[in-house]
Amino acid sequence: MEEILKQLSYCVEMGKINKASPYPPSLKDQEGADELARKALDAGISPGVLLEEALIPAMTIVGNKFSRQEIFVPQMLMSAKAMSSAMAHLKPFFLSGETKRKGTFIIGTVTGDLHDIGKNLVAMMVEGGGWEVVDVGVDAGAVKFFNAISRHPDAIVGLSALLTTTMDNMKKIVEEIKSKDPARTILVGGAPVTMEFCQKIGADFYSPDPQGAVNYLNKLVS
Ligand code: B1M
Repeated sequence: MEEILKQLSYCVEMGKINKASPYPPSLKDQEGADELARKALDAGISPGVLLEEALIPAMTIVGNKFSRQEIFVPQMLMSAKAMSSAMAHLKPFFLSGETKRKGTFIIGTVTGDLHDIGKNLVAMMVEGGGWEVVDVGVDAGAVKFFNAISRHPDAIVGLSALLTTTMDNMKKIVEEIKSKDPARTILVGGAPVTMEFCQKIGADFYSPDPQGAVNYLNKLVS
């Protein structure tokens, strides 16, 4: 089992999506993140272990390599694609929970920010926790959130930001929503976001991970 996790992690790190993918040439004709994630689940490895012990650590390695300029945006993008191909196999597990909806959660990555892996994970876990999820995508400004709110007036809003430069956009969106709709509950998250930042910008809650978001939402309706 450890071997599969190691291989899977390596494929995400190297950006090897699936067997058919020619990239990277060193892994040509070998299984990729797609096949290995399926294999791992079929071997009885839990989706949580797969995520925590293979996929997320691989992306951390990728981030560190990028910081050291050992890899560049195209390689980082291949890793993201490999990660997404593995995550597609996890989705049914996260969604298999409850069917009755507890409420609606609108989620998006803020203006100027294209990172969606973390947001998608939060969306999957929240949906699996019994909530209807409305995903407004990436590079989402206040208008996109207001449009979704008008269709789902009781919804709780979640904002994700992965760049220190887009945290300011998160602040602007929170301010805009709160100025027009002070009672709207807003949850924020993403690697550079902290509880202190959350309080400073007037959001209601910060969670460092998807489970914290699920727990917070569930508390609101319990
Ligand atoms: Co980008 N990137 N990236 N990137 N990228 C980071 C974030 C970076 C830390 C890498 C580095 O330098 N070490 C760095 C940011 C530095 C900073 O601002 N301090 C960075 C940079 C600089 C950039 C570009 C500017 C690079 C360039 O063009 N020169 C550029 C910006 C593009 C843009 O957005 N406008 C860029 C581009 C990209 C790719 C497109 C190539 C790709 C994204 C593909 C995609 O998402 N579809 C990418 C990737 C893959 C990364 C890293 C390597 C991985 C991100 C990731 O998916 N992590 C990342 C380094 C790293 O994080 N180690 C990096 C895995 C994911 C599960 O974790 O997203 O943190 P995360 O989500 C977590 C939690 O944060 C939390 O739950 C999730 C699960 O635990 N969470 C929430 C997230 N949202 C939440 C919301 C909540 C609650 C919890 O409630 C609402």
